[in-house]
Amino acid sequence: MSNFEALTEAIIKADIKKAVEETQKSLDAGTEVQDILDNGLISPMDEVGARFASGKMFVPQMLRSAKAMQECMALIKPLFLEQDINFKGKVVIGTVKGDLHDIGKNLVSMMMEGAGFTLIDLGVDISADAFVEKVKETGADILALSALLSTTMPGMKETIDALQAAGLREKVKVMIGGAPVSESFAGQIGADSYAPDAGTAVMEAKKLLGLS
Ligand code: B1M
Repeated sequence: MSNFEALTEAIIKADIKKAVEETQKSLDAGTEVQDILDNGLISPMDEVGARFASGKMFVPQMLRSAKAMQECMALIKPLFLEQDINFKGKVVIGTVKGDLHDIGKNLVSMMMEGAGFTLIDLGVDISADAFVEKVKETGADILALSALLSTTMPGMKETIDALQAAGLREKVKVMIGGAPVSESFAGQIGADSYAPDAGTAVMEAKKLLGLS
C-alpha cells in the first residue's frame, strides 16, 4: 500500500487543488488505481464521516470534502474505463428517493462501466415509479439501488414492490448497496443481491447474470 498521507489530509481539509495534485502524483508514480481509490480516497471519507458523527465536522465541510473526492475520482475514471470492455448487460442505477448521496453510487457505476456493463445512471432522489419506468423503457437486466441514510432505505422496498406491481419483478435482478444496507436487509425486502462495496457490486452483477 502506498503512502497517502498528503492526499488524506487534502481530502479531509477539502483542499481540492492539493487533492487533485496528490492524486496525479500517485498516478504518475505508477500507483495502482485501486490502491488510490481504496486507500487515498475512500478511506479519508470514512474519517470525514467519523468526524461528522462526533460533531467535529459539519455539513458544509463534509460537502467540500466530498467535492474534493469527486474531483480526484474524475482523474482516475478514464483509467477504469480503459479496461477491456465487452457488453455484459444493462444496468439502471440510482440513489433512492429522499437521498442525495451519490459518491458511492457513482463509484459503483464507474466500476461496472469499467467491467463492461452499460450503465443508465438516473442520479439521486429517484422515486420508485421513476425506477420502474426506466427499467421498462430500457429492458434493463439489473436494477442497482443505493441508499446512504437509514431513513431512505424503505425506498428500496417500495421500488421492489412497484416492480412487482408493474409485472417486471421477474424480468430484472435487483441489487442493493450503501453504508446502512446489509445482506439481511436485502433478504427481508426481497432483493436478489447485496454488495458492500463497488468491487463486490461488479462481482455480484456478473454472478446475477451467470457471467462468472
Ligand atoms: Co451524509 N450522511 N448526510 N452527506 N454523509 C452519512 C451517510 C452519515 C453516515 C454521516 C454520519 O452521521 N456519520 C449519515 C447517515 C446516518 C444514517 O442515516 N445511517 C449522514 C447524514 C445524517 C446526512 C444528512 C442527513 C446530514 C444533515 O443534513 N443533517 C444529509 C442528508 C442529505 C440527503 O441525502 N437528503 C447528508 C448530506 C451529505 C452531503 C450532501 C454533505 C454529502 C454527500 C455528497 C454527495 O454524495 N454528493 C454527505 C457525505 C459526503 C457523507 C459521508 C461523510 C460520506 C459518504 C460517502 O460518499 N462515502 C457519510 C459518512 C460515511 O459514509 N463515512 C455520510 C464514500 C463512498 C465511496 O462510500 O457511499 O458508502 P459509500 O459507497 C460505498 C458502499 O456503500 C457501496 O459501494 C460504495 C463504494 O465502495 N455502495 C453500493 C453504495 N451504493 C451502492 C449501490 C450498490 C452497491 C454498492 O448497488 C447495488
